[in-house]
Amino acid sequence: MSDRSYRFTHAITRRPAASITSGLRAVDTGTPDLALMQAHHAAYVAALKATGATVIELPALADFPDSVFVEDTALCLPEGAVVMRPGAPSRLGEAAEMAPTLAGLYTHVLRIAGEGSFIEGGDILVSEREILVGRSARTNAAGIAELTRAVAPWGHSVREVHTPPGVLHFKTDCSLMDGETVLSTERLAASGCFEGYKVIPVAQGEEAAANAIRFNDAVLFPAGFPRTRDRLVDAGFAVVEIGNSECAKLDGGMSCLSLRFTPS
Ligand code: CIR
Repeated sequence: MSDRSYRFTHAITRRPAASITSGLRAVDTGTPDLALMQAHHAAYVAALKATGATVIELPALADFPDSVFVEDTALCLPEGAVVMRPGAPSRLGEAAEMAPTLAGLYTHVLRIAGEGSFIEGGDILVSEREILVGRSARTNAAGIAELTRAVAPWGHSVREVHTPPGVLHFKTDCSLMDGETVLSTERLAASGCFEGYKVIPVAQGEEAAANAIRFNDAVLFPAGFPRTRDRLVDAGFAVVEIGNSECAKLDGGMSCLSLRFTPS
């Protein structure tokens, strides 16, 4: 089995803007502290770099409060990149801001362009065998259909699944740990979408730990979820804990903060 779903030479991040205090959130649990978020973000970037990858750090975008969450702007595959069409109106322009960076790295950059097509990277989980896309409040059938057509010539198949109701993105509730293993909340795994995969369940009450990333030899994991961390360590993963308290106030986590890829 190849390991291209978790081994990458590059990542893209974007520094948090001061406007992050106006970022979208489902429930207001307090205003994020910019200085603390910047410190967490710096630790996150350092952890990516420590795996040997090149990290392209883009400047803050004051006009887009949620722009630190770069994952939602694109899908990066070995053959090319696809620029998304975020379903949150305040985030639509973020995708266009990311496109020139991708064009400088990839030969093939496609775009989700349909007026009625919406899709965000947080709803997309790429495994060795398929691309799972969760339909959600941000990702609709037209967006998934357009992505399916875009990546088919590159040999990728898309499987539509469902993001649980009330959950922002599909990957809010799951992460790929290796070619055949996912970390998942019980509520998502119960939908049956991971049949054929090995599932490590997140500990009860630690649902917010489900959004982690396997990046080369490391698993970047949100601090504060010791029972789930121990499950990953026991399964043999090299867990690096990163503070996520401020991003969590905006429903963001480890995957949202980067695009991870090996450009062609
Ligand atoms: C939003 O609601 O769009 C942001 N506050 C959080 C985005 C998190 N992104 C992700 O899970 N990929």
